[in-house]
Amino acid sequence: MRLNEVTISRAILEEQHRALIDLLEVDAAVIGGGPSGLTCAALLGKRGIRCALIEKKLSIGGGMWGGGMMFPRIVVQEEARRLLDRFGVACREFEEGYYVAKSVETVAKLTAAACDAGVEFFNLVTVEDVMVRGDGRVGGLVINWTPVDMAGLHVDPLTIACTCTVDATGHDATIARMIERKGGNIQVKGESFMWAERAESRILEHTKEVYPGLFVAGMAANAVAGECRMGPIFGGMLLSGERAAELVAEALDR
Ligand code: 48H
Ligand code: FE2
Repeated sequence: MRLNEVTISRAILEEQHRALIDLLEVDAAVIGGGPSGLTCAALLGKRGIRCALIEKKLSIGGGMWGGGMMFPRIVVQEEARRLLDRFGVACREFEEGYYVAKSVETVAKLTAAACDAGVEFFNLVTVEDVMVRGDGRVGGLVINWTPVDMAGLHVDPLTIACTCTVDATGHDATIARMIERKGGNIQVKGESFMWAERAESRILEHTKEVYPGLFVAGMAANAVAGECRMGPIFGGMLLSGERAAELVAEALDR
């Protein structure tokens, strides 16, 4: 077979432009491709909800690759083990109720599940602002290429509209903070000390709609609430992603 470089370029440009244009108006946008965002996006996709996952870095996976202190293993407690099973992630019981999984496998299988569920990924794209209109809802996202931000270039962004947005940006709770900075009625308290049991037991109550149209999941949920951190136990991240998907699905039904 003869190969034409221009055809290769055209294939990439046309396909990706179509994906982006299709998602200019989307039901759900998940910001951040860490464990909570991946779980949320995969489960939204499985429900048939049109979902885009926007990740500022080159790679999907957030803080999961490095496991605990660069030992690429994660711990998941009893309550969340069913989610490892659901996504086909192998694990070993270390002690009663403590399961150990490989972080690389977990990222890979959550990502594959999201792909299979039809989630469209936009990596290297940073959400730099949100759209809030007269109705007081987060109705869209202002996006730009991450390298533009890294290079400090003054290039104006583009915008996508979304009915529901999930802030799964991790410790920084970036999206919630943007709204707070612009005077929106939301207070980001910032995460508290390491206390795994407390952090993991509270994360589901913090996973909620914190501003009209904006849901928080994962570490961002605890950061908004002023809740503790938990270290390299990831059950709460998976459960929070699952809860956020349920809440978004309910909101879209209304
Ligand atoms: C696009 C963005 C933007 C932006 C950030 O940090 P994450 O892995 O987040 P979670 O909440 O799914 O998982 C947290 C977990 O990894 C962790 O750190 C734990 C359990 N820590 C406990 C402890 O005690 O330390 O992923 C967030 C993702 C990252 O990939 C960012 O690059 C991305 O969000 N992101 N993407 N636009 N503005 N901001
Ligand atoms: Fe962390």
